[in-house]
Amino acid sequence: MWREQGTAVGAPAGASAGASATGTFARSAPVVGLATYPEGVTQQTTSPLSDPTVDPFEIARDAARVIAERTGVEKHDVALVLGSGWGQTADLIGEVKATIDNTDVPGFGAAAVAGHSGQMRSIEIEGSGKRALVYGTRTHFYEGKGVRAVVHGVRTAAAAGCDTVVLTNGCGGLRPEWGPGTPVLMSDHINLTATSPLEGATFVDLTDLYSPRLRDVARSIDSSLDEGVYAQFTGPHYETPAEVRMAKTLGADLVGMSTALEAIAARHAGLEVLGISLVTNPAAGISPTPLDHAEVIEAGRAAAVRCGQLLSGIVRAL
Ligand code: 8IG
Repeated sequence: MWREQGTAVGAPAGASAGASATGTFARSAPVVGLATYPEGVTQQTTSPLSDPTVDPFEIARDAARVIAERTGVEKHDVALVLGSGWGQTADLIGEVKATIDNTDVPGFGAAAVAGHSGQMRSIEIEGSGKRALVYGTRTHFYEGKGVRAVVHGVRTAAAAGCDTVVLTNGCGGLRPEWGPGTPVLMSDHINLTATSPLEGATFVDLTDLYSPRLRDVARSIDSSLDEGVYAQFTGPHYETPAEVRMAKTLGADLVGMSTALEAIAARHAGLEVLGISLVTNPAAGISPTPLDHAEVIEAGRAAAVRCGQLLSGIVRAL
């Protein structure tokens, strides 16, 4: 059975979205629930983040409190978001001290993507003894839960004490020399979602959004790493070959459906950002064969050891 479209919630009667007289900005209430997933792939939840009158940073603080309780530590140091193809990589980082179901943490939902884990883990980083907060999945823009839900993980990481976030993703590559399973450092992004995670007159500088210092750290672990510009499309469909040519003309080297909005929110929250893309497939039209999510998962499996060693090397060097 396919899910019915959910009803919009949270807007008080008579409230209208948009700039108000006080200068605060209420988003139109995002729709909760999805029409596009078969039963069992995702579950419908009513998130406090869907209520435009609720401060999303307050929910992030609530989430951080639950994480502190459940992990027994006041503070985490670095957060990692594991995208498509990165699921198994955290095993090499260190000892898992706690595993928490996302559904137990305010503002978080279950995983909506096959191959993603709907849990977060607190991992003691081998060597430094620092703590990593590792998200097994992310909320994608295409889930229709609103931008606040998309960036809740990075806001929670900041509230949990992290000063660094490593955002990983699986993506399509525009350079033919990057075969499936090639990790690439994000040097910059092009946000093609036509939206922002920031609300109101929140002007944030995005020069050097993807930390040159952290890219140097990554290259100190693997000197062969290339870097490129990531274009975030909304998805969930892949691009047409014409759109991939457009992205190339605009200056993109990588195309995906995540990360850019999270990176913006992370910078706003004061986090230093490292972005790493795993090229799991040539973007549409770059290779003659059609795209397939099974190919994505397989490329991740094949690259797991290299990516795991890379991530564990990076977090130890922080
Ligand atoms: I994995 O080719 C993965 N995610 N937009 N295009 C977009 N997202 C992706 C792709 C891709 N591969």
